[in-house]
Amino acid sequence: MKARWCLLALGLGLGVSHYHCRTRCGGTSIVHLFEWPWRDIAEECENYLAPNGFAAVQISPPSENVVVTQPWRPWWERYQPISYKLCSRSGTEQELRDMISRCNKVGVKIYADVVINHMCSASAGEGRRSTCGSYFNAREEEFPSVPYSASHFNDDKCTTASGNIENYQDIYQLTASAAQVRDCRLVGLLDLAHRKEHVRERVAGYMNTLVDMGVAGFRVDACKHMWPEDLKAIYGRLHNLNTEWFPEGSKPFVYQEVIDLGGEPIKASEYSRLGHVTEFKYGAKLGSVIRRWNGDKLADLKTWGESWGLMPSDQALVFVDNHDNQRGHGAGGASILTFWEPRMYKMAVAFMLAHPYGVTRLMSSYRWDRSLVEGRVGGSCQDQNDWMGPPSYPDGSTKPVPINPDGSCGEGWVCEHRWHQISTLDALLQTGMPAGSYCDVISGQRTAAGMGCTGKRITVGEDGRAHFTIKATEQDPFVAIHAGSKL
Ligand code: QV4
Ligand code: CA
Repeated sequence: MKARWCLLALGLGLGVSHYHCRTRCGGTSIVHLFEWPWRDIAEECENYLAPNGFAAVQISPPSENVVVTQPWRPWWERYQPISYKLCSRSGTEQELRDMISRCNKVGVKIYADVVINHMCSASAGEGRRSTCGSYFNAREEEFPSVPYSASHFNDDKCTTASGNIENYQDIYQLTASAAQVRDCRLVGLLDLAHRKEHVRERVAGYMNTLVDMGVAGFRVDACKHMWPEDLKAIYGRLHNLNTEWFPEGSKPFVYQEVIDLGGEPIKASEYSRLGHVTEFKYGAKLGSVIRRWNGDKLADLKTWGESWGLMPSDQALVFVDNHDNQRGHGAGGASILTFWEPRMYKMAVAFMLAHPYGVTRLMSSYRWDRSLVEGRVGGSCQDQNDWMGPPSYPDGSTKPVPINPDGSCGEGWVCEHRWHQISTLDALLQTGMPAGSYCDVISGQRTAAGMGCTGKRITVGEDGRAHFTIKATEQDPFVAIHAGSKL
């Protein structure tokens, strides 16, 4: 007779990826501390992330950006660079440097979000309304602090009437369509010409400044809008990680933002040989199953993975929601789950962490004054306040993240990553095994005498259910009991 087993896993220790987890790895989850100030990230690494087994933090873009005042200081101004100087709403260069070093010291890696496809909007004007006060002239395409000027942009290559990307869907003219998506402006953002040596040198120089400061990798923004061969050339110039914290010869971990839900000429697979790629189908499909849309059942998740049309696991960066689709930007649509629906959100995140697919990323958000109005095609709502930036003072500076005595965050910071259910698996589950006391054979074993156990003891009730707790800090986040481990 086959022995009956019950195996449970908390996914913080799963999904090992070559670069991401090359060294001693407590866990493998990345947490996106969206819009957090550098000082608070340093404290969070020391006080919470390291002790709870998080592997890395994704930080908001550290480069200088345009200051947008209409609407007032939207989060998305950080996706409009003015230079590669390192002052931003999250803090000064010195604070950035200090944070990277303090996080590295406690074994939490820093991945920087880098915006290299474009500079600011063509309509951003002229002057010094930028986060380090650098001069720029968007109409003339002058960014002297890099420096970039008109010849470093793609205007000569783009052939659409508006100069913007007008059609992502033109599957009948593959080359022309791909050229438009890569060589024209994404929503009016000045599009850099990465074919040119000067641009490659400046972009790689920016990324190398961060590598030398101690970052361990990058989230590369808007990769669909850059040619894979140009990205390859840029990545090829990246330095190895700083040996103050990482083993000699370690390469930066790169994950590329490409939204591929199918049906467009540009495929995620064009980028996966260069590094990891965001898998946007993951959150969209998981959200739909947990909402029980289209007759989907939770039990269907037993086949979750590539057979659902997801890319190969070892190439994927996965998440339930991201900073765009939690507010209706980007892709994923109405099925995306966020902290606004906490019960289903916790189920989705717990499933993601427990399932061994992809490198997982948790979202850590701030609350904003959501204002949903009817109006999108398909009957879904649009949030008129989807632009609102992080909790801030009237002068626009970001408020610190206060931690309450119970471990939750104050001042509008949501801190999903601190939600109890997200860092600990704590569940009453049906094992289908006979009642009794069992020895967990992962954390220990039954002693020779029979009744002793060197690891955790798990008690299965008369109804077959047992209470399990696995903490993210545990070295092996698994529990396994079987008929032979009954005490
Ligand atoms: C508007 C009009 C344009 C017009 C332009 C100029 O829409 O048609 O040409 O004015 O007058 C902001 C505004 C947007 C405005 C644009 C330029 O929202 O309305 O265009 O600025 O002034 C973020 C936000 C964008 C924001 C952008 C820059 O989501 O709304 O644009 O930052 O501030 C695609 C891409 C994918 C992308 C996703 C959102 O393939 O790469 O859309 N995702 C990433 C980031 C995302 C970021 C960008 C890319 C751009 O995750 O946060 O966009 O860096 O799917
Ligand atoms: Ca481009």
